[in-house]
Amino acid sequence: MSTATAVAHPNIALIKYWGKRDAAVQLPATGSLSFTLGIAPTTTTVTLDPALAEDTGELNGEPMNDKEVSRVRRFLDLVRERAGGENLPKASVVSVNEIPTGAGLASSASGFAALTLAATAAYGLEQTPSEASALARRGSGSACRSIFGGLVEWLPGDDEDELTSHAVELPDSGLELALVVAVLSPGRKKIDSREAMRNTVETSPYFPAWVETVPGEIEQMKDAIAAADFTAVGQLAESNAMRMHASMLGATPPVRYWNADSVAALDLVATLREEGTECYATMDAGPNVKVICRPGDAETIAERFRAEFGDIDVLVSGHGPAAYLV
Ligand code: 2P0
Repeated sequence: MSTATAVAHPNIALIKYWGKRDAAVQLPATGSLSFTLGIAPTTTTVTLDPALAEDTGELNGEPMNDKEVSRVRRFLDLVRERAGGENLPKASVVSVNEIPTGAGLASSASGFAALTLAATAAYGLEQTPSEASALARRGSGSACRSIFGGLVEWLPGDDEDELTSHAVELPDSGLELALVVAVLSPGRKKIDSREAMRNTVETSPYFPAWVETVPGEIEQMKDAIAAADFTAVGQLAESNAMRMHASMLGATPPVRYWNADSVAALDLVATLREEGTECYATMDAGPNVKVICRPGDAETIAERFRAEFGDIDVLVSGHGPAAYLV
């Protein structure tokens, strides 16, 4: 039986992906830019098994729910189609996330990136990193970025050729970032990000403004990264995250991931900045707040969050590696 195991790390966007222009093949409305974390990896093993009538999935020791397993099956169908045929054996997928699943901490990104490498290896489908990234995108958009390490740009690609929408690693400019993740609420998010994105695209009058502004923000962010300008990177990232949430708040019904603790955490970031610890906030499809900072300040910031919020997990991460086969 052919089997393969891969590891991938989550990523946090500095310029967000929010909205698709083609949901069928997962083409994004705009490009995006992210930071691959060095913590909380997903490890996934794919084992081909001719005795299986259907693909099976296990996540953190439990059977995947129907939605999760059907997403995995659709993805494996695509891998089998590309590997030479629908008649290839079905597979068991066993995945372990070292991060609370579904809490807006990008577990689908590391999950589909690890599944891409493990499944293509198990089925003998050879892929360049760019091809693997475009394939991971079909599982979950943000997963294309977790194929690469460090700072990563996801190219929007051409409508005519979906394989052109993949991630690339940005050249190392010497900029060192750290991320402090305040896990304010580790439970599963109330609104699935895929559904929230669709709702924003279809109903928010602010969504066209989002699509119009992001390409310029990506260029500014790339310039700031190339100049290793921490202040510009932080300011752009915080502003972009707020604009993404503004586009969601404009949807019908409104999409609001923030809770009272999220607002208190944003206040704490502003206070830290006023006190001279330069840091910036970003938020994704959940209530948790992530703080972008210089590596030397990360522990101080984490301690402050622990002191303010009591019994919460606060994770600290630097740059992480590209996804890899074990
Ligand atoms: C991001 N998020 O850029 C943004 C910011 C959430 C907020 O990418 O539908 O799980 O599978 O393509 O990749 C979450 O979206 O969505 C996401 P699908 P995905 O990180």
